[in-house]
Amino acid sequence: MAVGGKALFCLIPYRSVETPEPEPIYFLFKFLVIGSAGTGKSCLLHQFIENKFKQDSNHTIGVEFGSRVVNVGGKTVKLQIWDTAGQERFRSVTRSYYRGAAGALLVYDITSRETYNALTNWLTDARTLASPNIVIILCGNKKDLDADREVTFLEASRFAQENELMFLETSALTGENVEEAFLKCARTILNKIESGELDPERMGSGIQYGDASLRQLRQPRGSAAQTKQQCNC
Ligand SMILES: Nc1nc2c(ncn2[C@@H]2O[C@H](COP(=O)(O)OP(=O)(O)O)[C@@H](O)[C@H]2O)c(=O)[nH]1
Ligand SMILES: [Mg+2]
Repeated sequence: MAVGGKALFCLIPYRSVETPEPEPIYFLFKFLVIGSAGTGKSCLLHQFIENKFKQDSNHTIGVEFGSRVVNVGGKTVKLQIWDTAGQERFRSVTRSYYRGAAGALLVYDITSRETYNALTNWLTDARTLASPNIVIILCGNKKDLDADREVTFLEASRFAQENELMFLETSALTGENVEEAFLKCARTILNKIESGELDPERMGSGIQYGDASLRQLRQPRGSAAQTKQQCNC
C-alpha cells in the first residue's frame, strides 16, 4: 500500500504462541523475514509459531508479525518476527520495517534461480537499512522439492560463506530446519552480546532487555549504579 510514495504499514497481529514463562524474559530480539515473493517466508513464520504448514498462504498487504518465547543457551529470549507480507512484490519495504532488527532470515526458493539471484539486493537492503551488524541466516527453502532444485547446496553455501551468512536449507512444509534457523540466528546474537561484539544498548540494536532488574545485573561490577544500590545512599 503506497501513499505519496511511502509504504503505509498496517500491523496485522499474528497469533502469538507464548508458553508459560517459568523464567523471566532475558532479551527480546527483533527479527525480519526477507526475500522474494513466493519463497515461503510466511509459511516459515507460521511453521515456527504454530508448528504446522500454512495451507492457504495468501498475500497480505502490510506487515505480519509473530512472537515466540524460546530458550537459547539457557536464557529465555522472546523473538518478535516481522514478515513483509506482500510488500516485497513492490520493493516498497521501507526503512521503518528494517529499522532496529537484530536478526534476519534471508529466504530463497531452491527451485527458483530467480529468487537466488535476487539475494544480493536483499542483503544490501538489510545491511544498509537495518544495520551492518545484523545477524543473517540464509535459508534455502522448499528443501522437500529436491527433484525440482535449481540451486545446489554447495553453490548457496559458498555464497553464504563469501557474504558472512549462516546457511541452512529448510522446508516450511515438513518443518525441517525451521526451528533450527531461528534458533541458530538467536544463538549467534546472544553469543555476540556476551562477547561484547553487540551492544544491546546501542540505538536500533534490535535487542531489548526483558526485565529491568536483569539490566542492572548486567552492569559491570563496581559501576556507579551498582555501587549506589549497594550502599543504599
Ligand atoms: N513444497 C513447499 N512449498 C512451500 C514451502 N514453503 C512455502 N511453500 C509454498 O510456496 C508458496 C508461497 O509461500 P508463502 O509463504 O506465501 O511465500 P512468501 O510470499 O515468501 O511469503 C505457497 O504456495 C506455499 O504453499 C515449502 O517448504 N515446500
Ligand atoms: Mg508472505
